[in-house]
Amino acid sequence: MNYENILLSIEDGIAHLRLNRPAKRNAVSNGLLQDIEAAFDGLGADTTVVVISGEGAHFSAGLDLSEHQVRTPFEVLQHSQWWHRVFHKVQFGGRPVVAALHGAVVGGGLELATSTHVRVAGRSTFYQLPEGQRGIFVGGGASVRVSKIVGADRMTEMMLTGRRYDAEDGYRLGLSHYLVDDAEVLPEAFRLARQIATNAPLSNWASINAVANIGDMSMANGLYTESMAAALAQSSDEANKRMQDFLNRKKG
Ligand code: 1HE
Repeated sequence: MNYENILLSIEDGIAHLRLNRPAKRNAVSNGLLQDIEAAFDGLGADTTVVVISGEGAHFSAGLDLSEHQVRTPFEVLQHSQWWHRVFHKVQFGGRPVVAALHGAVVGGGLELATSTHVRVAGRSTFYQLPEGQRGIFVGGGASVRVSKIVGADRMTEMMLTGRRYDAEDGYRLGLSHYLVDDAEVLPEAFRLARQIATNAPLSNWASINAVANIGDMSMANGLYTESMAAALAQSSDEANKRMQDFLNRKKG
């Protein structure tokens, strides 16, 4: 399938989705959001991991401000919920997603990045929530996802001051899990993707789904759900085989 705003390739079960509006700093237009949604919807069972990166000098400059139009409150609500639906597919689509970040990871770009599970950032990366300066509010999930990572207190500060956090700051705060030279971002993201693809699919599924859901539960419900996920994973043939393989690794 051909997309106007992304490039999508799949090799050895790993999909590479490249945001492809470099002249507009990969600003998230309706067309780009539509393409991301269609790409995730169209992935087959043989695609186990996704890597997302941005073409050009930046990952993404966030909401495409040139598409700003005066909308009714209900229209804005529906537009925001569309972003939520798409980023929900990124986070809970059943496949681990690795973000390869560089340059601007700003506004809606940060909302996309924080929907992924593993984030590798180059030294040129910077993070910002400039919504306050633009007279709007976040609408693509930042109040939930960014604030879970950096804390509500720091997200409030980011929004009020609009300040840029650099790559080191972002690494320290958990906005990225890896910090490497820009040239190493994609190789490192693919190395991690290939490694993640060797895990048991059920373990990957639980890491993505169970952990995030348990985070929203009471302690009692969380512990109960953890036991249920453990019961599913540990009683699988795959788990038996992998544990036996480990125990027998020095024999024979
Ligand atoms: C854009 C956008 C955009 C660039 N929408 N067109 N996001 C922002 O407030 C960030 C706005 N952008 C920037 O701060 C800068 O562009 C960058 C720091 C990301 C990059 O700077 P630079 O010097 O490399 O590029 P530039 O010269 O500023 O922009 C190049 C072109 O991209 C230019 O268009 P041109 O036709 O004049 O060449 C820019 O207009 C265009 N461009 N960013 C539209 N964002 C669900 S709610 C989410 C809410 C938000 O995301 S708010 C944050 C919006």
